[in-house]
Amino acid sequence: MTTTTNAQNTVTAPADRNTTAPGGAPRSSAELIRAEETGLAHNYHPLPVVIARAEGSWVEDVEGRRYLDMLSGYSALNFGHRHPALVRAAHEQLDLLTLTSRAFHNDRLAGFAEGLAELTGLDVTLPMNTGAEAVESGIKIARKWAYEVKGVPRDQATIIVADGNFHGRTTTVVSFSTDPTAREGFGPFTPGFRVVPYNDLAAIEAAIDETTAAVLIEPIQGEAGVVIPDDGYLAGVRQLTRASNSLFIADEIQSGLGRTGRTLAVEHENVTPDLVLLGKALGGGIVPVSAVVGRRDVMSVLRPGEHGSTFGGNPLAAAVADAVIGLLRTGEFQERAAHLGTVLEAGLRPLVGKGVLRYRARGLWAGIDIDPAIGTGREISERLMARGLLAKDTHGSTIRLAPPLTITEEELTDAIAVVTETVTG
Ligand code: IF1
Repeated sequence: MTTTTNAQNTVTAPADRNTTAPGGAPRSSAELIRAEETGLAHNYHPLPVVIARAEGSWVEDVEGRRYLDMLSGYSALNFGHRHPALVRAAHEQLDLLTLTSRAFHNDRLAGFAEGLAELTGLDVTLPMNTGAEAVESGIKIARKWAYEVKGVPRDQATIIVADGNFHGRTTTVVSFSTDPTAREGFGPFTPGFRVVPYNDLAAIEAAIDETTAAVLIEPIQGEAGVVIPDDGYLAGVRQLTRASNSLFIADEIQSGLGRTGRTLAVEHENVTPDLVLLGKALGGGIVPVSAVVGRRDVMSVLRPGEHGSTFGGNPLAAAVADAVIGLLRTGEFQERAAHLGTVLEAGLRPLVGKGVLRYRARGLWAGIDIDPAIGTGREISERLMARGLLAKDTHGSTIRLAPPLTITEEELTDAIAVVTETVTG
């Protein structure tokens, strides 16, 4: 890929990189990858690229090679690498206050909660750090609500989840995963979950009974390969949960915050869940920030001492998240994702039958199923990398494309050309 180095994309390397070997010589990508072999748990199989700096949609490896980032940290980098407004917010807060614990108040948290209420149309925020913590918190809140409000017998609450789900890596969350790789070897598992096929309202209706606390689903399944449900599915979940006095919990940790062309993916069906789970891009790609945002009468089941987190709601995270909310308030990023999403979809459509079996796309988010005749997902990822584009495969043969929402139309067009060369070449 011919990389453009205009003012916006020129990245400069700080001198004191900690890539030096003992004795001070700078280490190469290969040396750093080798050093990781012995020092890190092997819970990932990264592409062989060692990123040292980044700005906007572009990253640069240790040797100075530049790549267009089409993964965006699994949608944690919706606003690109080191968005100036977000870095500024972080720098300003670093010079004021970074952590108080929730044993005391801090002056950033109220604004954070007000911003999330405005963004989601819901009432009350529980601030956490990682997406999995938000999911776990949502599960705890739904169960407590089921016992105290709905009247489900103690310890009998069930939560309906979807086949193909991905909600994080904690033991309770992988208890209801349907991916053997995510759950084998981690038992015993947490009971109280019912798995139904995704995008199947009749299956949800059949699974709901008097023990049902909630239905927990991704409005679009990310890890499963950007699986988009039929129109009416989200509205159907809303209707079934309302009719059965159970909660609709939408995991918008990956689908939310502009990715699909709306602030939340549920907005494509004008649906308001009872609890919305947020994470990833809420921290602007700078600090981990997640949250449960929900109806006041549901969130009020939590009382002092019953839930918490050392870093949840810390002022540095709240300051960065507040700046993220400010970026989303204008609607600019949602409109960009909607408009550029049409460019992305138009670029993928001609590839069907030419190395691509099928694709799914909404906003700046696409999953393309690679024809095994041209290679595995991993092999295609490596070929894309050789052409200056970073994307990652999932489930063996699907490539996910999720550029920062700050990507220019020219950069996106270039990326589509590289994908086209790679799958049709
Ligand atoms: C990994 C996947 C994506 C998520 C949804 C909750 C979480 C995630 C919808 C938990 C996290 C991450 C986890 C990361 C890679 C990435 C991922 F491939 F694993 F599944 F994006 F699709 N809900 N997804 O997508 O949030 O605790 O990670 O902050 O574990 O490899 P987290």
